[in-house]
Amino acid sequence: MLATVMTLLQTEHCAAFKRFIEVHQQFIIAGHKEPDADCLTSCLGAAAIVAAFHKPCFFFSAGPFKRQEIKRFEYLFPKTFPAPKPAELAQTGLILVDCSELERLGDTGYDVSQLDLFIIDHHRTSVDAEPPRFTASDCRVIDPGSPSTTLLIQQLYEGLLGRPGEDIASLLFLGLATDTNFFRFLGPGDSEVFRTAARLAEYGASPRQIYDDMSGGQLFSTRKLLGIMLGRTEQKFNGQVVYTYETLADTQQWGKEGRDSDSLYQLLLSVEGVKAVVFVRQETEHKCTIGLRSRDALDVSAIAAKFGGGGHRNAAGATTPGLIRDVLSVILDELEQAL
Ligand SMILES: [Mn+2]
Repeated sequence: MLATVMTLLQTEHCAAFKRFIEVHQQFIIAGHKEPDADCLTSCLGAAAIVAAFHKPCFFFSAGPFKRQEIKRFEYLFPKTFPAPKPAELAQTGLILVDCSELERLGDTGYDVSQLDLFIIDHHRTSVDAEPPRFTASDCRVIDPGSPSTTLLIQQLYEGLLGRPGEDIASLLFLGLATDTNFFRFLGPGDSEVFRTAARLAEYGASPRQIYDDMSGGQLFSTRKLLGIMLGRTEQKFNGQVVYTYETLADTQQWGKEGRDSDSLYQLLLSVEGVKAVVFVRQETEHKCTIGLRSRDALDVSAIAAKFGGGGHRNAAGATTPGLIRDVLSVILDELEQAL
């Protein structure tokens, strides 16, 4: 599946997932490190499917649980990996959601490549990714046209079990809503997304309540740090690129709790004539994280990939060694070529 719009899952996708559940006795369900709501609610949705087959599953997330809307899930996701006993190895299935590379799990403290793997993901970069050693072709449900992993989970749920309850519907809606910035990233070809989301409202998910959960409850420090980031923003290439950065001193003053990159991107992407937004944060003395957002056809996932990162066409990121000014200058060079 390589379409740019969502492709409806076929019965063979559901059958493949069912078979994976049937041939294993227990499951580890995990998504990428630095999880977002799509990642975590996809784990919970996958677990609900597994539970219907009366088989145990264990969650794992390397964390950290930074975003306000995912804090309430943190207690469900241990940061240590339940290593299966040797006798259980062949009977344990790893269900990987919202990413396709085992490295994206973060530090599991355990060699997960020994486990049979089923991937459910919607990342563009995952299509080209080297298939993990134990992945058979029918152990992947990957649709880069799907704006969230929860939409894939929803289709698997509906296909295998029918109508989910209000609790699962609300979780899946939250994942979809966060990955689409409450549907604002969707285009005219995305009608199927709305049809699928409409069913979640039918099952009892409340868009109003979920928007409140997503957007409310921000700490005062997040507004103060946002002010600093905005004050520091510069334009480049006739205003086609805007960039800003967060220093170690900023983090010290306002804390990691003060971060609200989503609002920052939203405000900067709204600048007249802008095509890309660059945000670089000094994470440690020697390491930066890069956040990239773009409009329309400009593919920032290709740029993130050059730094060992990835993501989507219009939203991507990476972690790289270096200092802010050096990292910035390389990214700006890359962007100049891409423009
Ligand atoms: Mn996602």
